Amino acid sequence: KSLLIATTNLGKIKEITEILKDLELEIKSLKDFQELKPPAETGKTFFENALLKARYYAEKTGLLALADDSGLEVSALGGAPGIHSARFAGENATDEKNYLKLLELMKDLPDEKRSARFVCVMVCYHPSGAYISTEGVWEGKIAFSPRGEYGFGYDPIFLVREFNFEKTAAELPLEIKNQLSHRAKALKELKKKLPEFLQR
Ligand code: ITT
Repeated sequence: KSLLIATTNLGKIKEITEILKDLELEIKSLKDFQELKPPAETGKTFFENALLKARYYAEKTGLLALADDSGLEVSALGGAPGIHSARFAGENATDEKNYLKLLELMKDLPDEKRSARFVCVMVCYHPSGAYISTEGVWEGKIAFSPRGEYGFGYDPIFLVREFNFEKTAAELPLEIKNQLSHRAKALKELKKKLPEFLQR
């Protein structure tokens, strides 16, 4: 049996592949399906977007497909950038442009107004139409300037609660981030549900 990691984001692929490596499934990536262009993310929630991506790739490939929709929610900004995290600074935004835009928006907010959390919703979709879904949350704070070289996305400005807000997620090697992150939590739950789902 195979499982398609249905994401175009290289940072996600690395983290997910590492966490799922002990599963008895052949892990495939979208590298094997480069002709497929990603679906428009028209959902209003992480769940809707994860479901539409997982369904799209499962139907196009005939494989069991795992999609991740995730983002950063800043309390003082009413949950923004949220589902718009990937394109916060516009259509051709890079990770760096996105987090610099967020830092600029938050430059006058004091420490106690900088709470944030990462959210990840995973959907694992079988071409028959059945699916399972899980969610993970990672609490933290937004730094005043970027630090660290690991990870991707907003990691350089996300201060990790488990390290007393003294380290950013980009200062944590993959194996440490993968014990704490929103994605790690969602995947841990998914791994619990998977055996029964695959038996059906
Ligand atoms: P796919 O849809 O192909 O999976 P994407 O990058 O477009 O790739 P999303 O729409 O789910 O995926 O956007 C997620 C964005 O949220 C991502 O680009 C980052 O900016 C941010 N993000 C999610 N998880 C993150 C993490 O662990 N660390 C840092 N930023 C993260």
